[in-house]
Amino acid sequence: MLDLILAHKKEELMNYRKREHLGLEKRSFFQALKNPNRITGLIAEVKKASPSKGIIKADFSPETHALQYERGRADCLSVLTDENFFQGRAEYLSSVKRAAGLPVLRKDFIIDHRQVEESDAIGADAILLIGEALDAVLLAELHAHAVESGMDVLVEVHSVQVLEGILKHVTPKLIGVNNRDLRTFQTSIMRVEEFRGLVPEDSLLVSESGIHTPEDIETVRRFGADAVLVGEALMREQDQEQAVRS
Ligand code: IGP
Repeated sequence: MLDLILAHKKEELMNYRKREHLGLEKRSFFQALKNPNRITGLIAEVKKASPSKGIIKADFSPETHALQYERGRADCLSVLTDENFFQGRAEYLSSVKRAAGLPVLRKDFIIDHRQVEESDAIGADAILLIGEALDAVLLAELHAHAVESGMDVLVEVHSVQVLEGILKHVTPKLIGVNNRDLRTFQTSIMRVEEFRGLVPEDSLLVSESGIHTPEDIETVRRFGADAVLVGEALMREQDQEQAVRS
């Protein structure tokens, strides 16, 4: 699956059109997670669909979801902008940024410097870089580019080996362990444990995907996660504010 998504991204980039810089202010994603509202930081994701689950939320309204997450006191927001596989849009990110006051992560498959520039233009406070999708040297360059543009970077990995390779080139302040294997879609929330020892002292460890209950959050916290990223479980709730609050 990941290979298919990356091949499609490369194709999309052939028709890349530069977007106007919206001039939206930057908010510190890292600081929000460093000083979370609860023991474990929460990144709440605005996600309409996924390749493994299909449509997750039929009456999808990015601004409404973002506002409910904010009222429930999430620390940060994440917005899927990939169109082809996740039914996202770059515009969703900009409208979420305008609607809510929280820092916003752009969730997409970033493989090229033009996408970093675009993320800045549309108002992203942070971008995702996926270790399994990028050569470590390119990842470090894209990371530097994002930081120079005033954005934070969440470096996501699925395997310990990939993280080890990356740490030779860059020290990310935010390291995400994707509990879901983007190649097979298998998910196990225990994965975070293997990573804790590798994470640099001043960096935060985020456990991503497949987290459904407060007990799941407690489990990954015990295994060393500083924060969690939750999409589907929150998107399926009727009362999203209450779901985030509990
Ligand atoms: C959220 P979930 O299982 O709570 O909906 O997962 C998030 O981790 C997932 O959307 C995700 C993702 C990604 C999506 C993690 N890494 C990379 C697209 C690209």
